[in-house]
Amino acid sequence: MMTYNLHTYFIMGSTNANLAILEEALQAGITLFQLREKGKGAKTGDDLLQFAKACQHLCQQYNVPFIVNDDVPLAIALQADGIHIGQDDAHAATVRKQLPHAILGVSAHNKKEIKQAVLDGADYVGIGPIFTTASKDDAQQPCGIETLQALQEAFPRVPKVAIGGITTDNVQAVRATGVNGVAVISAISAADDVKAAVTSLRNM
Ligand code: TZP
Ligand code: MG
Repeated sequence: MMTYNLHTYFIMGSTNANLAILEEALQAGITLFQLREKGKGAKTGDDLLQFAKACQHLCQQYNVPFIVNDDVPLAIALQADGIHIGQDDAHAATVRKQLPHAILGVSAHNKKEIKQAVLDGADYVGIGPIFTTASKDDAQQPCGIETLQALQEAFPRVPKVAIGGITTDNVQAVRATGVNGVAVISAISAADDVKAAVTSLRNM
């Protein structure tokens, strides 16, 4: 498995952002990248394959692991560095078998889901949404910092990334819980100044 760092994790698809934004984010020092191609106008088929390859190529240039959301066949076709799945996606233990050497991330919302993800072979868990988010249609209710803190204390050694509504205004409170990193879509993809946004998220 490729070494990876959850610290400043950027997630996007062609409906939130584009290759120029990804390259700027890579230049500014994101530590991990996930291609999450969702929503109205999402690419499929060969368009998706070409876009995914372009994202992967950029990530390789900056030595940042390239993770695919949900799409196991795409992750296999591209030999992606990792795969991230939610509770409603393929079973984590099955994905672990299909991609034995990939970084495996699993979204989890409570102690039970974290325990199961670890048993299934997850390398890290994604916890969220922490705050209200406009970037995920089927997001659960925000869990808040206190729940994040409690999950961190319950499983201090399980690598965790917090997600959902994280911005330069609240990232310090999220990092103070001791989680390994923060994952964002809009704080980077919709920033007026992508470089400044990444730099702030990284340094806070
Ligand atoms: N999973 C939980 S919240 C979320 C995902 C994919 C969306 C995060 O987007 P943003 O814009 O950083 O709130
Ligand atoms: Mg999913």
